[in-house]
Amino acid sequence: MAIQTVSTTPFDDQKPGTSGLRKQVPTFQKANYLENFVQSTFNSLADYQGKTLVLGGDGRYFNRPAIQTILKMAAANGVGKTLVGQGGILSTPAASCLIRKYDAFGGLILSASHNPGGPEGDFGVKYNVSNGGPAPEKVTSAIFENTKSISEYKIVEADDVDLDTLGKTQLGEMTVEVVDAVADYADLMEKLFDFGKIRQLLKGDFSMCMDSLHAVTGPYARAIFEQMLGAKAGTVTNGEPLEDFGGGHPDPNLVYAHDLVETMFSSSAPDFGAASDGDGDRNMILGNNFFVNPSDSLALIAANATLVPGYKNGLSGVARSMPTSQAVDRVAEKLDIDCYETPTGWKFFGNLLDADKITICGEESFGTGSNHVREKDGLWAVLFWLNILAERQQSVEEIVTEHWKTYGRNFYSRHDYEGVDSAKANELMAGLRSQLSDLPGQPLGDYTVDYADDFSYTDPIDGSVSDKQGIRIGFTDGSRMVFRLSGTGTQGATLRLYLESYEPDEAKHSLDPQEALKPLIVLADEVAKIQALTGRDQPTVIT
Ligand code: VG1
Ligand code: CO
Repeated sequence: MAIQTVSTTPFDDQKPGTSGLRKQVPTFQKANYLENFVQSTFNSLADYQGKTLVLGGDGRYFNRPAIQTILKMAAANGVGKTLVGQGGILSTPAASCLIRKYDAFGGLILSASHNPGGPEGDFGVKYNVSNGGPAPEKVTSAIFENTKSISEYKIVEADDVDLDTLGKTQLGEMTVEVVDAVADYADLMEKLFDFGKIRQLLKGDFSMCMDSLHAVTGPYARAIFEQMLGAKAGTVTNGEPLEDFGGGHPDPNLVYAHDLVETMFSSSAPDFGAASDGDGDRNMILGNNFFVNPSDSLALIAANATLVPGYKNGLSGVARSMPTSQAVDRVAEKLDIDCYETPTGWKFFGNLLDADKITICGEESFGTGSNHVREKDGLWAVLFWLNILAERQQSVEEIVTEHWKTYGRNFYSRHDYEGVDSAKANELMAGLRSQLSDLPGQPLGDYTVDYADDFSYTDPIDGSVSDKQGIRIGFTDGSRMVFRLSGTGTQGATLRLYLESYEPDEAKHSLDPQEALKPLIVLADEVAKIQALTGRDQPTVIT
């Protein structure tokens, strides 16, 4: 089979963001755009020849043609074998599972996660390394450097590979194996959780619903909940992955998962509801008329971990991203284990997990996971909750309010201002940065500033430093506000404002978070001039 070497010229916008390269589909469809990024990835790697690559995506528009291109390029670049999910489908956590299980040198995951899909939607490519996790910054910057000087790429001339039939075919020197996208992942879940107990729970009068938002988890959720665990047919809704996610935003939050939210906040709500995102790494957990904040979910999973077979021996430590609420810190303190604070993005947990410094970690953005793979894992979190519910025989709301009673409540909210003018967003951040050194010790509203900085992280394992990770203003009473710009959006800029306060008094735990955080919300606008600079008088999404 002939290997072609094609001349190309660099694009100037291929810098990977929070998790990989995300752009609108028409950008990815430009001649050589995908090819440049894929070749730059191979160019930046050493010693992969003859080894195994994992390849799959969340099924969004452009998934299949991208897979065909990548397969032909992998063959031309000397990859020994590529494992592809059937139909081109692999959830992000399932891809991570396969990389680990089959000792692959890495994987390419095609997804723009929670961003909308379709011909005018978003697409993305992410490279994961041999531990199954997102490439660390030194790898993504090497890829980026290559994109700036690329002059040619390699591809074999061949017919498209049949992605729908399980089994092996040959593409030049490379073997392509189309694998069941669900089986290995489902096996891993069965090893971690007490499927017998969960089956028992689902057999009784307990009711649940799982909204896959027409994204990648549909086939996984049906196999695991309905087939393996005996949940009744129809438990999984929107379970067919669609190229445009049915026109929706595959983002499991209170705004974009509106159908599920309506069901769970109705008079006939089931006991438990959950949703996951485009590529299956995020989760939203709801009880009957009750929303579980993701930061609380992380804390609660850590506090209840020993109820779950896979974690019965306890946790080596925990970690959370910097903007995530400090609820899990309190659990760690009680368990007498370490709690690490990392920048936003799952890649920062990789070294800590590999070194067994932590067992469980999470982000406020509906991401929770553990050392079972090296990605956050939506269905894992849902199973974790089901296992806890099966053990404790209480409602979601009872479990959460009991948790607050024990640890106090960290009121928490994230306000997103999506699609704001990039120049204005940068001006806002610069304005904040210019105030940082003057703030400590100053009164602000009813608060006194304790510290103000632009978060910098030194990886405790490899010593690498990541700075400018978000502006934190902490107050003497433990409250904080954090400002950062999204690294995953594709249109304009997205400003994220994270707010947190701590309430030990049980009598005040039932307050609405927006009420409890009101003084901080007002103050954040004063300090950052959000309304004046963005022209927005309210956020696009409040979580
Ligand atoms: C967002 C979240 C971050 C998450 C990232 C990838 O990043 O805030 O916590 O790791 O998305 O998640 P940003 O830079 O937009 O704030 V996923 O599910 O899109 O891979
Ligand atoms: Co995702």
